[in-house]
Amino acid sequence: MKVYLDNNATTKVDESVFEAMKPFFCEIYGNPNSLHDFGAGTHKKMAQALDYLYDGIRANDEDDIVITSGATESNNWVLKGVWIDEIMHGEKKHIVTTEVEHPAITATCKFLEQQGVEVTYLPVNEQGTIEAHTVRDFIRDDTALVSIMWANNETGKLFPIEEIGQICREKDVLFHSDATQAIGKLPVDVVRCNLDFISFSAHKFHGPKGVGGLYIKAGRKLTPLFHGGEQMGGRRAGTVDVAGMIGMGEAMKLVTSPGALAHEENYVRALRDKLENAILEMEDTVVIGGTENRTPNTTLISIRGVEGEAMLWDLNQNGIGASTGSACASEDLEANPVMNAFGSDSELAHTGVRFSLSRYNTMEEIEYAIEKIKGAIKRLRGISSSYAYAPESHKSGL
Ligand code: 7TS
Repeated sequence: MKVYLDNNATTKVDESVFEAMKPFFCEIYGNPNSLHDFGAGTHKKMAQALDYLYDGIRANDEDDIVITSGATESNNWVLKGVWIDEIMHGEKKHIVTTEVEHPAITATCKFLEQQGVEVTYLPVNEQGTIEAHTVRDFIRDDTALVSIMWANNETGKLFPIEEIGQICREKDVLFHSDATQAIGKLPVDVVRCNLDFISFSAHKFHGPKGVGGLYIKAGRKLTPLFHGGEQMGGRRAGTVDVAGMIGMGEAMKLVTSPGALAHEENYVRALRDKLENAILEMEDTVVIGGTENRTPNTTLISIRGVEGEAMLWDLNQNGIGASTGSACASEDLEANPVMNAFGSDSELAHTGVRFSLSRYNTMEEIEYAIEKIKGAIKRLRGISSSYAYAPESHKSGL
């Protein structure tokens, strides 16, 4: 049996999404900006896709949603755009973010620091999140932007976006959230949360890879990252990925309907909890950040005495795909930075395995995975000498 439990890395494209995209490769292939009929039908479908995107994140008609190549581009654009508009050509010089953002935020912030921007990286608490008042404490008169993810990709832990939005509005600071892991897992309402910008990637919610979006609230200036043609109302140059945009719209419609969100909340959560509880029956296992306040599909579990990479290898032999953290980082064997940020001891930081589920997983798959995971834990602990010396403290939590 093959069981895919790495949906925070990427998801399967839904068949209906694929069907909606198909005509836009070989049949309707004209450039949407051309004046002839070869792209006829493209505009209508693109407009419909945009409608689905606006509805999915509850944007106002006057706001902009710009199609990008994904969350990495969207995150880069917000940070670099605000740097240019507010810091380089303005009075401000400070950005507030967290220690546990995706590298598309943290690496961009590091780059901006080299350019003289001051960045505060807020640490997370033992629950793997931050409290909104902490953000208030760190906003300064010269703060240009607060950028805080909606849901963490490793742990699924949620951040208090609505409360932070209130604070940013009171303090008159721009607010961005990387919502890549939130869309399709819980309601995302950009207006209610007072957001100026959000980033997302279609492939995290059953759309295609290499396409995503940046929400920009009406009236917000953001210097483009790409200059060239006048596509996307002059916000982003370059011929848009038509099929990708249409697929992303379909996927957004699919995953943000009330029924789909309820299914995620009930069905996917039940499968995740079954898997998690079964692993927690094994000694010396702990959910990083605890089990409260998370996306329904994710669990990051530390299994004392079992090197995360060894576990992944063993599971892969049995047809199960999981992760030790970001696939983007899986080529180096550095300890998981998110677990480090939790203050875990260094041994523990190497023992995290992330299981991220989707609507396509079945109970049968989960039962199979449980059997194989338990077998792997026993086998790997059997050959791990360090486990015998593992400190008892592990049992008490982090
Ligand atoms: N932001 C978050 C929160 C993410 O989880 C990811 C991908 C990205 C941005 C980047 O998305 P992209 O589509 O531009 O690549 N996260 C992961 C992950 O957790 N494992 O593999 C990729």
